[in-house]
Amino acid sequence: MIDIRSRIAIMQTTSFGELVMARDTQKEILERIAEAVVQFDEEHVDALCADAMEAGIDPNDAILLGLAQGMQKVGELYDSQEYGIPEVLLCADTLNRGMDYLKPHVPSGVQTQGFRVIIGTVEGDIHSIGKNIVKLMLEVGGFKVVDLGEDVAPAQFLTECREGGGDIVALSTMMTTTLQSMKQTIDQVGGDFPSVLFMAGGASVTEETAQKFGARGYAENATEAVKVAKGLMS
Ligand code: B12
Repeated sequence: MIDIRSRIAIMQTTSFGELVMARDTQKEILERIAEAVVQFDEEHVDALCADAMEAGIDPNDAILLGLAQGMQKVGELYDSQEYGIPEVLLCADTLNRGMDYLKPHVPSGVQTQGFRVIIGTVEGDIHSIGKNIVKLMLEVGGFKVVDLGEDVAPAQFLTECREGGGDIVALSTMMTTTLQSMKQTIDQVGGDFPSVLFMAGGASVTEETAQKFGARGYAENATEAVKVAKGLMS
């Protein structure tokens, strides 16, 4: 079996079937990145991400179709109890290492007229992976993003709006038990800052719930989140 570097070298010197081969190679690399996350192969994820960059894969695709895709699979393994919390944490470490490698390769977006997004996972919820991907994609999309982290109380969002100002407050939650925190945050921040627009997302949030809570934007994934944020600001 020809290794990836050799295949890339072949691709660079031949023209016949070049496009098909490039596409196959890219698909294979993305699958291997996803698999590295699933197998918590922290040792090799950097090299795979380097292969991706060398093969001309868009760094955004490497994040979403490689690393995040792997984490979705991890979610399924956790749900079916094949993986427990220790394995999931190792997978998350692998994803984060890949993100660290890819971040400098992501072209920094032209600021979307300086629009400012305050993002955080709501109070009571410590899940960070999806929120961090949305944050990165919004930055790539040209937004200035202030990340308040996880388990963020409504008062912290209020302080940030007061001191730094915000056009959009983007809230993430993965758990049904913390949906109420999301609603409270929207109620409290929206009460004091009526011009702020809210976006809501995370596995436990549906478009219907987001609307019911008063969020103007909802997105199922990070790519959509950027489109929605741009739509809100236009
Ligand atoms: C990883 C994980 C963890 C890790 C978190 C590590 C970390 N640093 O984030 C650890 C092991 C710490 C963990 C802990 C817990 N977890 Co957990 N965890 C998961 C798991 C396996 C994957 C989540 C994930 O990262 N997915 C991958 C990312 C890429 O996807 P995503 O988060 O959905 O993000 C995308 C979109 O949702 C969207 N998005 C996300 N945020 C936002 C925000 C906006 C504004 C927008 C527009 C879009 C958007 O874009 C993202 C990128 O495309 C899920 C299972 C699953 N099937 O999802 C359970 C899960 C979320 N966990 C669950 C639970 C219950 C817990 C614990 C309570 C377990 C426990 N008994 O201790 C604790 C939480 C404690 C707390 N107080 O928060 C439940 C929640 C159940 C529920 N419905 O309420 C789940 C669903 C597992 C299950 N089936 O029971 N967990």
